[in-house]
Amino acid sequence: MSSAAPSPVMAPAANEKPSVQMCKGINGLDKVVLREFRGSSVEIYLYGAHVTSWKNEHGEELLFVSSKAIFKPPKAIRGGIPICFPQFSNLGPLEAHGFARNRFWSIDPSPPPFPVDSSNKTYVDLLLKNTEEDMKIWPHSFEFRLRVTLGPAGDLMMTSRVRNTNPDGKPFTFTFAYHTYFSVSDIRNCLVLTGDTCNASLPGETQKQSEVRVEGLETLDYLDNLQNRERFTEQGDAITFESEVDKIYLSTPTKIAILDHEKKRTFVIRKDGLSDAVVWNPWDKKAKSLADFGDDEYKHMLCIEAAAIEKPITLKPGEEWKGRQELSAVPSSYCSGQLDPRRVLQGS
Ligand code: TA6
Repeated sequence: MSSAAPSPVMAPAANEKPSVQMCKGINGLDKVVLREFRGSSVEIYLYGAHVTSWKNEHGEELLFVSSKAIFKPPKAIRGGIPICFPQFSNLGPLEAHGFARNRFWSIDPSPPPFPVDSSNKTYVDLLLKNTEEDMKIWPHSFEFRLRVTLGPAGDLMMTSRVRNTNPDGKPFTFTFAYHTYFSVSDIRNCLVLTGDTCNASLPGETQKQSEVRVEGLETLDYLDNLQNRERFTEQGDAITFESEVDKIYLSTPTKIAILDHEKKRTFVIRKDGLSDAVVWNPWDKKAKSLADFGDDEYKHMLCIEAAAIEKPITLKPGEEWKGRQELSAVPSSYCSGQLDPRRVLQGS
């Protein structure tokens, strides 16, 4: 909530000013809606502090949420931006991706001062503290504060602050990810696309430009989750997709771009305090094995997850860690130059 902490329930006067509104979502779950006067918006469920919608000023949805997503505890919502904490994937004794994504968070009544000025921004502060139940599976006392901010230009910022509040002097260690599901036109690097079918090209047939490419991860080392997390080095070109991918890229640049030619859109992911990035698409077979995911939905999503995995974070009591991601969606087309990855990744 903006520093004046107005009451959460504010009747939005039609786009006269940015607004923060608390309301009921699917299955009556509480959610907060942030709106910007140019029309962009963000929706966050208190269940999991889960961003489930990010729309640009044209009302176009930028995140993928499965049509089969389950909005009912204890299941995590399939899509949007799940928060993986205190454990990424199965890298530890806890359930996959930890428990933060299937806990009820609260509105933070008194957030500590925020490192950056948010006066002109629309935001909400959410808080998760350990419960007795949590202590049985992860015996640590913590405070997790998440600020979700919608910028005037429609950028989505997420700042996590995790504090160790163990009274017994014990440090704790965790891994973390913003498991962001981006909505894309068609992930498949088709040689020839006939209707919805991806075919190999026949002699004389023109090769079709892959719709979706990722820039910024070239030549980096990664751990391949499909090969026992064996370490490999990525090739030097933009990444395109032809099959299931589940890779943890290590020590990446602070900026990564997803170029979606069909939608003439570039997503730019800026991250801070999160050295790694996970790239995931289940493709067709894994998609069929996920009950809360449609068989063909893999074509229209790509997860690029700003993460801290290779070097887990250790905090002593009283210490606080901050991990931030900033997402922006810039309209772009090959000829505008804006899509020139060097300009996107080297631009401000
Ligand atoms: O982030 C990639 C990944 O760890 C994949 O291995 C895949 O399991 C995906 O997350 C989804 O995990 P979930 O627990 O949400 O089904």
